[in-house]
Amino acid sequence: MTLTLYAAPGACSRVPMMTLEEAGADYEVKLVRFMKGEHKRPDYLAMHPAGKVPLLLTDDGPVTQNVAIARYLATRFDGLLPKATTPYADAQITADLAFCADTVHPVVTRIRMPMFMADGEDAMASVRAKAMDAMTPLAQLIDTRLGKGKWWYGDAWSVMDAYVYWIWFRITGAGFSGADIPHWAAHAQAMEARPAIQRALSKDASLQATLEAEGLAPKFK
Ligand SMILES: N[C@@H](CCC(=O)N[C@@H](CS)C(=O)NCC(=O)O)C(=O)O
Repeated sequence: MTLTLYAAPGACSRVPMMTLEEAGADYEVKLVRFMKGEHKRPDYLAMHPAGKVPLLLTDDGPVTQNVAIARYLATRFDGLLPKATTPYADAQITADLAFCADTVHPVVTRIRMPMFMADGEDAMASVRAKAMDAMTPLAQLIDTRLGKGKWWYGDAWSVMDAYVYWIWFRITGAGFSGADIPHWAAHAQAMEARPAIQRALSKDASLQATLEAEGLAPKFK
């Protein structure tokens, strides 16, 4: 199976990168240079019409959207998501992944990229402040869930752990306090102790180093 992950450092392509490392998959990473608009070029749009990362190129064709990539990889590799034995259990797994992708990620984007939502310093500060407020109950929800076991699904690590860890990294890196979400903080530490996660973080860091060497690293935090 040939797998190529199109990724940008720090972006949500880290979720499949961590997943592929955890799976022990053989895959190639292709850096997408946002500042050069590589994700909006016709060849890329032919694979991912929305022009985003991540994109996973497979022998079956391109797979887009974190939810779909997670579910696709979980059919190819063991140990990435629980095996649902009923349609209801299957729907719950989709709901968990969609919670990250559709409910939490848009709030992360408003915290990290208010310049995509508003013009001018005051308007951007307002978008960011409102998104920080919106993140608080979501963070409590995630913290409560992670207080029930070591991982999202209890004893078994899954893609959901990669997803919430990426969210943790994005929000705490933007100043969201971890003080009131101790279970999530402990989860982040447990993630960072995993060799596969360390390999993924180091691959992501080398993408960042390439962008910096090329003068293409974003100036904003
Ligand atoms: N729902 C999409 C979200 C993808 C997304 O928003 N990716 C961001 C990076 S985290 C991106 O490519 N941004 C570049 C842009 O919008 O120009 C998914 O799960 O794959």
